[in-house]
Amino acid sequence: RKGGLKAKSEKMFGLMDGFLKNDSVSLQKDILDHVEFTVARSRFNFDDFEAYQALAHSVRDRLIERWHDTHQYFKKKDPKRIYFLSLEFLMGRSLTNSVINLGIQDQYADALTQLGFDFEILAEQEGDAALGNGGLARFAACQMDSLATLDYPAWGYGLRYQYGLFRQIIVDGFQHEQPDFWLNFGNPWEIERVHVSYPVKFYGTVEEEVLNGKKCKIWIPGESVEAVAYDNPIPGYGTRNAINLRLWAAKPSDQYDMESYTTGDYINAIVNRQKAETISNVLYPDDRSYQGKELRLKQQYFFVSASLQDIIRRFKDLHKNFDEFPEKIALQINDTHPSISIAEVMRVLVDEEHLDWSKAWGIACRIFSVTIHAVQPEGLEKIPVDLLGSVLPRHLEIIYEINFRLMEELKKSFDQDYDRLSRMSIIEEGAVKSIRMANLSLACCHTVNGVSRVHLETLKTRVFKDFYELWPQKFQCKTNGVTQRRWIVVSNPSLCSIISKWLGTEAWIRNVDLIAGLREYAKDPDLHTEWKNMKKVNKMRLAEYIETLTSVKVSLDAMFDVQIKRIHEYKRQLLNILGIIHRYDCIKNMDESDKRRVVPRVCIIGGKAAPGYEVAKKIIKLCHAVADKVNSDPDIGDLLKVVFIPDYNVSVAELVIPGSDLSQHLSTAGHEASGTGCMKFLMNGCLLLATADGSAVEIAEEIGEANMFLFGAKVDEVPALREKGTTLKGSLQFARVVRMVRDGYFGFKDYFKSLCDTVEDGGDFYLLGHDFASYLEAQAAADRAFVDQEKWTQMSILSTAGSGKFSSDRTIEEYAEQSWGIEPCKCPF
Ligand code: GPU
Repeated sequence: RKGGLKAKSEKMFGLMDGFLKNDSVSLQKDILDHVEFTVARSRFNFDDFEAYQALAHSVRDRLIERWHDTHQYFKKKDPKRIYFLSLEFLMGRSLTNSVINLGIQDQYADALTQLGFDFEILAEQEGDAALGNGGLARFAACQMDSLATLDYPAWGYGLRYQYGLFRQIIVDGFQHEQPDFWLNFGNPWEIERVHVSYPVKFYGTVEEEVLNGKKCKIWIPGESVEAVAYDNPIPGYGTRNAINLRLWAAKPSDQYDMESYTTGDYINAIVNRQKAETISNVLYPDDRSYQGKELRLKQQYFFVSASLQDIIRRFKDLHKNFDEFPEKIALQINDTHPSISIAEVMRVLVDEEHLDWSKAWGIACRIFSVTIHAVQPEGLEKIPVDLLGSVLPRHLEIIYEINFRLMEELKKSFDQDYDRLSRMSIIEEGAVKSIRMANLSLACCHTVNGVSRVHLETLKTRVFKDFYELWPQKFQCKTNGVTQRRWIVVSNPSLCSIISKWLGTEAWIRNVDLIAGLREYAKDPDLHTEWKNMKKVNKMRLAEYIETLTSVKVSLDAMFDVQIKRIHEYKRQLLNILGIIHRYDCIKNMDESDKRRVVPRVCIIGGKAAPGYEVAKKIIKLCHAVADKVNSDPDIGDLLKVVFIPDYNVSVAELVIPGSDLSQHLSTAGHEASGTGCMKFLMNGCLLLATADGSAVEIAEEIGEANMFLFGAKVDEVPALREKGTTLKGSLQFARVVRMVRDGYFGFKDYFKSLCDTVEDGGDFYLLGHDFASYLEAQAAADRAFVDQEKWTQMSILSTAGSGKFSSDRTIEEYAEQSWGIEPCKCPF
């Protein structure tokens, strides 16, 4: 029989013509076949979008081929796997990244030219997959790229939202949100797995049962929803490995509400069935306030339960004994959003697999690790007990049991210290009794990761001080990183060629440490010429984009100064705008000879505000109000332009970052856990103007403080400054610019009043007033540096050369070794 199977598969392989061919002619043929048979257009008549679809499908075939081989190989080798659970993944576009990682970009470009198309134009047809909010979600995407490239046996698990992050449109300078119908035109990058589906249960009651003379609890759920898998292959670079990102979509379950059919209300039964789909309908657009919403909890449990069923099924295919579970499985939870998985693992092991509690807990404690992205205790997720008890009654009991045992253990160390016990308790008493998801994670996870050194310090000394004192060994620093594949190779091809040429190798794309080799040439005039040309070409592209979107014409000689990220008070876009107002005010008051010495600037700001975040929305409006005034002022001309780029997302970042000279990272020290945008700018040779916060501290160590513009209060100074309360009088310049806004110099006087209040005397929690003078000094230093273009270019080269540490490859290797205990498993070519 075995021989028969082998013969059969050999025959099939023969019929398949071996592996897919990647020469230009075969690619052309494949693309045309997809035009005809997948897109169902005539091969003599199709437009750019249809060409993109056909192209994407031919790339997809090649992805699937490697992805199959990788999974077969993983199955054969059965290594310990890492399962990465995240409620958000911000993948952006897939086409260019895929062909680059597959190593067939040139062949595709050539094939398309032969067909009369341009690869780059077709790539522009793709919409972003925006299943996430900001840094946390993009970091998850970068980690997937590194996991695949470094050949780790990894799986990503998440939710397939029908609507990703809202589209931002600007009407009269105000943000409006529009739904992101990203699946409307199909998604060639996913594979629907109708047969990979699991029921996920909710509500109901818990009952006691006697099994083999032992009392046990069983959950009698009240509702069941089906989770269907959609697989997204993630190709590694320079390897055959392609790993899987499995996203779950909610579908009505077959057993759903059969009652109604028999009672004859057929139409209503169908309508009700369809409601199951709402679970995976929409991504929550606010990345850090948790409002105790039922739907959010259901989303979390839905994807966790389906993922764990999938993981356990795969484990049981090859193993019988749960003692082997920790040898084969590492579960990483991305922030506390998936932490209900801890209770779910306990429920499965105890209620379904009938392990005793302490054995099950021992297993859970060996498989879970968590990364915390928040900085303040208030930013940590809490779930009201009543809500959890209604949606997941058995999980609530389990959490109570975990907490009871935690408290017993804590009493051994801390005896009567009730304050400490209540701070460490998983259950928060108070007006609304809640479950502290972070405390649940801390109680179970063997490793708690911070995302930069400063951040880990904050976790140890403030946020989780009590836990740190008890379990110092759990706390680890894993400074974030970003993938150089997307952030240089895909988005800045000219820079990519320059680096490869000067290093004499492309090896840095897999081993980014080599990029430090550029330091040697930081003063080389030939490199300077190439570097400046590269920057100019990228600036031209960005200038065209700006003009198309906003009708503002910008000069390429100006310094392109960029702040792009989510709009948050702590990220201080307001500081940036007040700085712009100051610059405007100065230029207005200059005579012509002084004006000639001004370094022209294009100030670019982009980012989304959470729909319910009023202050953030006012900041966006203020940016537009200032832009309107400045850009139309004939006294100013090209000396200053202000641009707000609407609908900032991953693909906009890919365009903007390579075209910027200076980038701003202005968080009040101690508030940005890490920041990853700064790393992308750094790689692209944009100089950083930043506070000593998050990863900027480590960037300064790598490239030297002299190569960036640091300013503002330090992390350890902030609490005292807050205590003291800064006053507007502390900085006359600050008082003046705030007054201009308050007095209606930019219009909308009443609307901006409350925004001004946030930084006035006594308020100013984020210390804009205190940091303003130092901010202006840093800005002046940037101006001076820009005048000396040789010096600037040298600093720019040194920034790229010093960016090696901030590759997600380094981050992932640290996770693999220090948290997960996994080894690479490389599929042979
Ligand atoms: N981050 Br908490 C988010 O994007 N969303 C969140 O809800 C929380 C954190 C960010 C941090 O603000 C940023 O500093 C960090 O670089 C990023 O996560 C990835 O760790």
